[in-house]
Amino acid sequence: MAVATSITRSPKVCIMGAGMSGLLMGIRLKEAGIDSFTILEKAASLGGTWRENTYPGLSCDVPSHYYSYSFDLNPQWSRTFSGGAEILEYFKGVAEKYNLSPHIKFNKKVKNAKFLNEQWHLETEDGETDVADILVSACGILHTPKIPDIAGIDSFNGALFHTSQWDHNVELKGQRIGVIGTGSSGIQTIAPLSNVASQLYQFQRTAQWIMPLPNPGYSRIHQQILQRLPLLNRLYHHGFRIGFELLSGGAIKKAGWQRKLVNRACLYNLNSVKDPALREKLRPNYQALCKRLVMSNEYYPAIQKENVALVTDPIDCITAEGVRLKTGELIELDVIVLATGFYPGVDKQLPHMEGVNGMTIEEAWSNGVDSYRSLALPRFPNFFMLLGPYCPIGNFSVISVAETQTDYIMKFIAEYMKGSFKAMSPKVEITNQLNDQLKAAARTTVWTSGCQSWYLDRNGDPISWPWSGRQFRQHLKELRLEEFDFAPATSTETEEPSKRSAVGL
Ligand code: N01
Repeated sequence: MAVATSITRSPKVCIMGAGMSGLLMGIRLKEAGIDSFTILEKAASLGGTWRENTYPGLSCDVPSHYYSYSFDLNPQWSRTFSGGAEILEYFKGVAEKYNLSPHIKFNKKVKNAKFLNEQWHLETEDGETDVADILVSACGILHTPKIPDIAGIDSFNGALFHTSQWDHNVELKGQRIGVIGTGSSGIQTIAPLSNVASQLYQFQRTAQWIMPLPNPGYSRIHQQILQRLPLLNRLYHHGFRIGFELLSGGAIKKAGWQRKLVNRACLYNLNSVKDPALREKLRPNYQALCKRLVMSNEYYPAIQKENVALVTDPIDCITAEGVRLKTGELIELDVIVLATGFYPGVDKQLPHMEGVNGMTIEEAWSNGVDSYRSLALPRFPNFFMLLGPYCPIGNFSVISVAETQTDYIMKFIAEYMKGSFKAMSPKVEITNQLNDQLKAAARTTVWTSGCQSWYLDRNGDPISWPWSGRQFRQHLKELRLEEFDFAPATSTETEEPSKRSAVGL
């Protein structure tokens, strides 16, 4: 994106995280001729979600031609829905192509971020300090594994690990394996595990609607055609985007043809289960799409195999030998896989942060997590969150979401460079108004139709964009500086919370 003329200064930008959105932010800055940025990555390599998750069966259920940067489409995708390793390679390739390595500092987890005198003062866990004019969180949404609070979990004698911390040293062939959880991760891993386990048990607390997902591979000829015809490749990208957004955006409304279509497809898929008793166990008692939709063509065939059992009796505890059910039955296991999900939300990933006058992020979100237009926060000047609260999540391409957000942030940076301001944050009253509208609309979506899911905050409100992808792009199309306040030129370190203005800074 081009940056405005009459540039007066270049900002120092710090990006937290070298996953999909952090790399994207770095590329946007480079495109604008800004080299004064650093990406602080907590781990030893890049890739975020696709670095952390390596479980058998991992793939992305958003079509690969859509789950790609729009400015660096990949004609070489091997399948419609590619596997995790291929996606990680794509991100590594893009990082190399845009020469991001000199900007990334690995093993630098930001511990503290404090806004003082119009700048962000950062401290990493290893004690290094840095200063930034603009701070961007690219820490992702689903990152912190949720280890379930099951009694005796530490007493198991075999191997036990979370899907996002897969222990590849553990032999699976011929083992008795238990998988706890039936979200996307738990469902995806069942088919490959069923091919190696002597006995596989899946522990289901809540049944899932599962949409059929054919996943044809692309032939060499197909890849070469897309390589030679970039316009066709672009058409593919937009075709998938339009189709996917039309389905996902429309299906979250409580009525509409998309909902009917998804319901019918899920029901059709469920009816492929031959044993009526198993079919009933697998039948959810809530509407499809209330939870994040799971998609798979392989799950129902796998769960019907002779060496696979679906366990629906509640878990009582984990013992040295395996999983004991509330019925008293002990299921003896060699390996337990926790497919129990993540603590969702950017708030779980952020460091300790202090904005204007010592306002902490915990205080800012004491009544629930929110944001200004999905990416900024009152009293936290020059701070942006990629994939922040109320951005479209779930069955959308988060790459497309992050592109919309980085375009917006670049407009803010362009104004900064022109010297329009030194530090600004969104106004409290505007943020509240926008969030009231979002919350009201989110309460009318299928997410509130009677299920528990990671979309909901502690108040039971969905923290996700309740409208279409097009409306989201429209929402962030223009930078509205009139919706921002200037940060004070100097800030005191602390201030009594009661003295904080309810309006502005
Ligand atoms: O996690 P989840 P996930 N005892 O939270 C169960 C993305 N993703 O890692 O439903 C027993 O969905 C819990 O039960 P319940 C995608 O956005 C994308 O699978 O709460 N069970 C549930 O069944 C997805 O939505 C891809 O009753 C317990 C499961 O664990 C998100 O990541 C691939 C339990 C958790 O399901 C998270 O998916 C994979 C307990 N104590 C993931 N605690 C793509 O393809 C929890 N559960 C893009």
